[in-house]
Amino acid sequence: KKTSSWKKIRNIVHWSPFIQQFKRHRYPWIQLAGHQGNFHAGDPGAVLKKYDPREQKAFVSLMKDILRPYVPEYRGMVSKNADQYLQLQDLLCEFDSPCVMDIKMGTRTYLEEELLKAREKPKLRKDMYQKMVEVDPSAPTVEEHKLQAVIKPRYMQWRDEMSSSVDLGFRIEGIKKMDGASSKNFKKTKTRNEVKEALSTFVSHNQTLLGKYIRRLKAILVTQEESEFFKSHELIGSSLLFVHDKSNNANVWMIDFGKTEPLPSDVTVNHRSTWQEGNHEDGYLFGLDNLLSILKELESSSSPAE
Ligand code: I3P
Repeated sequence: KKTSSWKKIRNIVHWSPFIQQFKRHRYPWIQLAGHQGNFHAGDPGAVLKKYDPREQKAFVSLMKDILRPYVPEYRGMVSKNADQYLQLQDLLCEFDSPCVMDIKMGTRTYLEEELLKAREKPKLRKDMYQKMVEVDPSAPTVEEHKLQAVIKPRYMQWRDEMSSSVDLGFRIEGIKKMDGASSKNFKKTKTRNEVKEALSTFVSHNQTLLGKYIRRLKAILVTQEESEFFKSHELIGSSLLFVHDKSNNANVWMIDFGKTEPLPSDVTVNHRSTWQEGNHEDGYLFGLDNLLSILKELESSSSPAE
């Protein structure tokens, strides 16, 4: 008992940057991905996310696009302690002790622009070397071992290959379950079966939840296929946030647009083709097709909720 309540506290401390309040209920807000320290409590029902010019531009466009119902509402800019923030709808506030999963979409997680920059001015990253060695001590080259450092695109490409990003077009970044247990330990969750297993644990084999998630994802997909925003942008490092609770409320939103870039005017993408440098393909829909196919398989093999 003692151990499990300690574990709970540790998890809450680790996963929650602040306590949020909404309609007289207080709850630890959950951050599964992204940089620590980027979020703060906002107005009731809202969170503040550190200002990023690219992300703000994306939100302004998204608020005028048919994708608006599928992204957190953007409520303008706010200054706090000399820093600028985007005020965004808190997607967790209507849920009771929610389970949350962050899935990063696409076959790559770095912008083409980052590759060009790294080529011009390679910057050695010791922290990324460390993260690499923690997962696989044999991953760095002899040269990288000597330097005890890697350049960022090298790390990002290795991460994408090591996980399911390259093969399936998405990867699980983090899951927080209802009891507070959480995991970010998906760096090596790569094969279709491994991913399927993790997804099935997240939904506890519950057919009702799966049905709701699938319906919502299909609506997202058909809207993306029609959206002017989606047609004209390269979406890198953007996630789908899954949230459900014990009353079987369930929803999914598109989040994180810090690396969502307008395409050059002479480039079109279909979000399904293979990426080659210069074509700007992100593999977002390739990933969503695969994700839907796995969830449908799980739905047909699971049982209705009691
Ligand atoms: C991080 C992850 C982030 C990336 C960050 C990486 O790796 O790929 O997406 O931030 O780069 O360290 P990991 O998930 O393995 O911890 P950006 O998407 O903003 O580039 P950073 O350390 O340069 O912020």
